[in-house]
Amino acid sequence: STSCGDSSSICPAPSTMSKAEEAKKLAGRAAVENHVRNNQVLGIGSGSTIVHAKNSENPCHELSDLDRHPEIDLAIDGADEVDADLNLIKGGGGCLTQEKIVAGYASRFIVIADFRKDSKNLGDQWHKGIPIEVIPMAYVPVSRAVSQKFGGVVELRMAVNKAGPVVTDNGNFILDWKFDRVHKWSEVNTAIKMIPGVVDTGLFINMAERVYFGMQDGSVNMR
Ligand code: ABF
Repeated sequence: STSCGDSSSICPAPSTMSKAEEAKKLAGRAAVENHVRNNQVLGIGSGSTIVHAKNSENPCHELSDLDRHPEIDLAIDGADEVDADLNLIKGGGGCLTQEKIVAGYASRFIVIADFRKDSKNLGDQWHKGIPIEVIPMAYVPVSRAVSQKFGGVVELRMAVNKAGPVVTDNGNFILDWKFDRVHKWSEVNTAIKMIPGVVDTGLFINMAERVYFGMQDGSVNMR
């Protein structure tokens, strides 16, 4: 089974939760209003935030794929955390490689998030580590290589019922790397991608052009 879907991992009090849901809606609407135009090829990711952008999109659309539309005008997606330089952690919900492909072939990539994802440094808000999608046969050597090179703890992500590892939309496993210091993310991302068996990482560096944060007070902050 794939693991994509609602990846909200924080379970605060109900009032905070509904504020967060409201905030997701605000961010989604702002991104759609400001960026979505007629006749665009749109790339849309997964998660509970992007649902709001999907809902406010013009319903007269046609589903397609990269074979037919290898160039995307605009990609919009959620994230688990966004730092001051617009670097992202994604993949908390299990989707990262396909989302990176879509964002990577889009002329513009816009992120929508609620106030809980806004962070100065990666890891300030998101404590579950950086997801790394790996070919299943290599998950042990990749785990060792990541912790030997960069420190921290690497865990194989297990399904909620613990019956086995989470399997991605590409049939792979996910490692969560809990790092213990701030890194030069661009270099770290490239180095991890060079480890044999790594498919991609949940680090989205220099990809997002703009982020919309829905705030607790009903406003939308742009970065
Ligand atoms: C996907 O959804 C993932 O890459 C990211 O982990 C997640 C964000 O989900 P949510 O909007 O539910 O917090 O984009």
